[in-house]
Amino acid sequence: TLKGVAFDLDGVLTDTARAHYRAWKKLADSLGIPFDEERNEALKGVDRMGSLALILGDRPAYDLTERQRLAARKNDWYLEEIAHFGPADLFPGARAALEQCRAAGLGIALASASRNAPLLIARMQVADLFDAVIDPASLAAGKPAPDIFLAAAAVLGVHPAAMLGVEDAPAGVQAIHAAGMKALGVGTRAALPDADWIIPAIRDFDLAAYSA
Ligand code: B16
Ligand code: MG
Repeated sequence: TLKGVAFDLDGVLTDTARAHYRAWKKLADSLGIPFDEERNEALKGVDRMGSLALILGDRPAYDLTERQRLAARKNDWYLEEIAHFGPADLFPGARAALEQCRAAGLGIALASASRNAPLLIARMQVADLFDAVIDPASLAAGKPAPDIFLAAAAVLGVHPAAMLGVEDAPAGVQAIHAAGMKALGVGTRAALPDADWIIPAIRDFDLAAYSA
C-alpha cells in the first residue's frame, strides 16, 4: 500500500516550466545559439548547470567560470519571471492534490531539481503541506539519477516500493523508476511513454487510482 508521495514542482504543481523556458531562451538568444520549445523539452527536470550544458552543446568557448556566470544570468532572469508568483500561480487542483495525500495520511515530499523550489512553495503558500523538501544541492546526481527520489523516501521513512512519484518530465519518470517507485506522469502519453499512469494535469489527480 501507498505510504508516501514525492511531487515534482515545475510543470506539475505550477507552470514555472514557461518561466524557465523564457529565461533560457533569453540567454540562448544573447549568445546567438539556436533554441526553441522543442529543444527545451530535454531541459525539463534537468538541473541548472546540466541544462546550460545541453544548450551550449560542445561549444568549447565557455569554461567553467564563464558557464557559472551564464547560469547566474539565467537565474536572475528566472527570478524576475517568478517575482510576482503567489497562490494564484498554482495549477488548478494542485493544493487539492496535496490535501488528498494529507487526508490519506501519506508522507509528502517535494522532489524538485530547482534550487528556487523553497522560495516558490513559500510564495504559493503550500510550504506547510510538505513533510520534507529535498535540497537538490545535497545530491550527487540529478534526474534521471534516482538520488532525489531516494532521498525523499529516506527522509519520509518510507520504503521506495510504497512511494508514488509525480512528474512531468521524461528524466523525472526515469528517476522515479530508477528509485524503485511507481510513476504518475502529468502530461501526454506521447511525452511520457514509460509512466505507470498518466493524467493530463494535476487537477485530475485521484489518489485512489494509484493505490493498487
Ligand atoms: P533552478 P523540477 C527543474 O525543476 C526544472 O524542470 C528545470 O527546467 C530546471 O532547470 C531545474 O529545476 C533547476 O532549476 O535553476 O531553479 O535550480 O521540474 O525538478 O521541479
Ligand atoms: Mg518538472
